[in-house]
Amino acid sequence: MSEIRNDWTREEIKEIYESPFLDLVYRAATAHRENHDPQEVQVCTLLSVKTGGCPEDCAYCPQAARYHTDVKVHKLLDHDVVMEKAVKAQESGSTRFCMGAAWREVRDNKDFDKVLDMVKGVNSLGMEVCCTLGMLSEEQANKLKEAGLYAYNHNLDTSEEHYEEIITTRNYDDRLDTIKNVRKADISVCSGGIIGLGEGINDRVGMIHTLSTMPQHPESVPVNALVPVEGTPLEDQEKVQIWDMVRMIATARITMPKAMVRLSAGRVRMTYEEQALCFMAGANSIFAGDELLTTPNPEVDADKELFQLLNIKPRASFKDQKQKTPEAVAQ
Ligand code: SAM
Ligand code: DTB
Ligand code: SF4
Repeated sequence: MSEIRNDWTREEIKEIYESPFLDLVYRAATAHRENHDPQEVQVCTLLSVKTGGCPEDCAYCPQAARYHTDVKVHKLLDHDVVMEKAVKAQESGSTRFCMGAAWREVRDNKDFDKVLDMVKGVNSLGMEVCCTLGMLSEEQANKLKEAGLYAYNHNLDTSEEHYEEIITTRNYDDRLDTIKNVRKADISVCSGGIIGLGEGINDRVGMIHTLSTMPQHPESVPVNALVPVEGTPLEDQEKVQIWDMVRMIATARITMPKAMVRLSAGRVRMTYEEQALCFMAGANSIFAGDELLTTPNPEVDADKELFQLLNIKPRASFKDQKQKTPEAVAQ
């Protein structure tokens, strides 16, 4: 049984990432089987509750106000609209509902109160509620926790060294501080990144190093392939090769064996066979629904077919909590 380690070195991670492809997949699949049911994949749904007009300059993002993209900007959605979408997501088999807002950070205003209400509402459906709203203070994280938030997504996106090539309006420490605030509030941490931003192998290794040496690994690690969007500085980036995606997933799986590794953005350009390889290499979660936040995602029926072909069953909600002893849950 592979142990949980928080003392990985960059050299070790690089060696894993660069190991012969089939050895890498075999090792990752072994770690996966030791820690998870390999027939089970978590199905999550995303909803952009506030779209576009973001003051940040993330070079990949269609929602940054400064780039001219086709994104349909809208202010914060109403509670009822969000609840309707959450119910639909649940009916189509999702167990986690993630609400995203194109904010640099959360502000203590009416919109935040509205989001807290949405969190309460979705939680009452019995779904795992996740939010991704930008930077958070400790107090704001506590308020979200009280409202019933299960997880918070805040990606590192790339290595600390490459970060300023991609985003200049905030720094890596800002990201790490928010993750710490989420952890302190006892909210499950979802943090990963994007490949295909023009980064090198050392940047991919660096990002996994930062995640896997946190005192507690994130419970969820999304691996996104860049979805290049017209109008953003990264619109002409080359398509991410499946080999790189699999290497990244496998390396995350080996270094953080208990985490849910999420095959996130980019599935729309992958074949069933390629996605199957990602599951083999340790991915055990996807976003379902024909839209991610603003870009296309595979059709629900296509995902149903894929699950049938691979005999995959969707994971129940709150499984981590249910597996804990009553004493651990009470803590
Ligand atoms: N504004 C908040 C933030 O940046 O944390 C939350 C929303 S933001 C859109 C959530 C994540 O989506 C980003 O951290 C990034 O990893 C991912 N993302 C955004 N645009 C993407 C793209 N074009 N391709 C792949 N991933 C993308
Ligand atoms: C994550 O890592 N990927 C999701 C979720 N967390 C919020 C977002 C992907 C967004 C892709 C671009 C878009 O649809 O706007
Ligand atoms: Fe804004 Fe988030 Fe997009 Fe960056 S990734 S521009 S912070 S919405």
